[in-house]
Amino acid sequence: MKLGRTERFLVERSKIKPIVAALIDPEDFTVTEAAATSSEAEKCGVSVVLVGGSTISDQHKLDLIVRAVKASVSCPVILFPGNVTGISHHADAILFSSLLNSTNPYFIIGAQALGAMEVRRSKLESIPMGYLVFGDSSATSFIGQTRSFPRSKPSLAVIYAMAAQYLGMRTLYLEGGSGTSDPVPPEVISQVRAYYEGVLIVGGGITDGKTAARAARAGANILVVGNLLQTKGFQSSLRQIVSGSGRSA
Ligand code: 1GP
Repeated sequence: MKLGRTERFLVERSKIKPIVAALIDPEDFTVTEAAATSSEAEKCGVSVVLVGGSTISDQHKLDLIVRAVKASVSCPVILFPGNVTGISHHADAILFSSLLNSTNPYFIIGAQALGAMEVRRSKLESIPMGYLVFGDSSATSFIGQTRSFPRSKPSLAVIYAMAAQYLGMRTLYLEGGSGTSDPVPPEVISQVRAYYEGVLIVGGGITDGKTAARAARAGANILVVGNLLQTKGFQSSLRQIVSGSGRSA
């Protein structure tokens, strides 16, 4: 299967050096704030904007935000849905993901089946993604009913990553949980990297250059920054994250 335009962009760009993605959760921003924040983030060197979250209920607002963000940046805008409510026709692509360590089949394949026809109608480019959530105190782990990976046993994340690859998932997201003070450990990232051949996305608790550099050195291709964007004067930390990751756009 031929890769779509947005996925090709991600693969090509992150192959050279890791890139940084800004995550806009529509629950946390007004439409105007989302557009302004994305534009600032792009000026700081982020290469892509993700729009999504685990508790989206207002699809009209999601649409408005995706449109406003699209109009304010020149980089791709990609959906990062937590449920069927996370689909908007106006994005460039969707991370069509399965929450592989959920205990509830709804988050592994149920929501995906319910959303599939809408993705087709929208003509959204679909990027298959395995989603692995670490820790048990984030909104994602609570809503997605996950069974957390023990951080001291990277081999468990590795076998899930390999299963994702054999199932054809060309991207894999290691999620530490939004706002966590305990990001996915570099040892976990590097062990997964040793086996998983697709685009490796890492997020959760990346708020400074050092954490970003560690994740990048361990083998992450894309670093996702969410919460930080809600703090005043986030630009200087974001610039450090972009330079720590080894790439400015
Ligand atoms: C959450 O991994 C993302 O899905 C981003 O996490 O909000 O902690 O940056 P932060």
